[in-house]
Amino acid sequence: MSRIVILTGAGISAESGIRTFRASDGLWEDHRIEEVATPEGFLRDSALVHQFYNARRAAARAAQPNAAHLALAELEADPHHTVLIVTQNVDDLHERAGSQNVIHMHGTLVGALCHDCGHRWPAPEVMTQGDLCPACARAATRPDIVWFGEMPYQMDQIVRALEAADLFVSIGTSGNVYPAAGFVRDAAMAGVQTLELNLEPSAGTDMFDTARHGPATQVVPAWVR
Ligand code: BJW
Repeated sequence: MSRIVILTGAGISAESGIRTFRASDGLWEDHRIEEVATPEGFLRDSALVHQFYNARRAAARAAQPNAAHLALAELEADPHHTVLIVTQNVDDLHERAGSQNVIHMHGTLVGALCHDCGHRWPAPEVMTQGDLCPACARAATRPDIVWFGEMPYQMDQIVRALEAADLFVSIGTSGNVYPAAGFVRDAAMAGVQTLELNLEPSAGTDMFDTARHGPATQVVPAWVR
């Protein structure tokens, strides 16, 4: 039984029609990062941040899992492996493809979080700055997303899984955002084999034992099967 930890990023959902962040047509092209993906940006203009994530939520709902998401679900169903997917993506395409063991380290579009009391609940399709927290009744509702400067979710569980893995695979991520960008180094230091599957060499490509470059819908199914 081999233990596989798979990190996914925006590139795995690109062929489902969800835009990546750092391509020339990426999401940051329309918005400055500090406007929409920091706690300070939310406090400054929560209406703009809600508008940004309402549009992202609608795009994610309209998208369908692609051949790469489906291949990873197939891999998890194979009793010869245990598979943990650690995704930086806030869409739910892994779950809709059938993957069950998924950590959303940067949060999810389907969650709402109270900025004041920390209560979490399912996000409505459209969130506004007037929404009240169902627990404390304050108007401090935000998307349950990890912004710059905030601690990504379930880090202890991720680090433990990386150290115990036989293989670490990174799919569709540019390797620019930490701590996820450091996972390849953590895995290598623990003696874990590492593989990159990405459209092009990532920022950390030299740290991987092996790399295969091409669209996720081709390289991921080819690796799984
Ligand atoms: C395809 C494809 C196809 C396209 N097929 N591939 C040094 C060390 C540690 C931290 C820092 C540091 N320096 C600065 C920091 C802090 C900061 C950070 O990393 N900043 C960098 C800009 C330098 N990090 C943080 O603040 C994080 N928190 C933190 O560090 O807490 C302290 C801590 C320290 C140590 C341990 C633990 C904690 C929080 C980061 C939160 C990131 N949030 C965002 C936005 C919110 C989510 C959302 O709205 O969706 O998350 S930023 C954005 O980038 C988003 C993504 O999840 C994330 C990663 O992007 P990703 O997925 O890599 O997308 P792209 O577009 O960059 O790349 C896509 C790739 O796909 C490309 O390579 C394409 O080629 C490829 N591709 N089509 C295959 N068809």
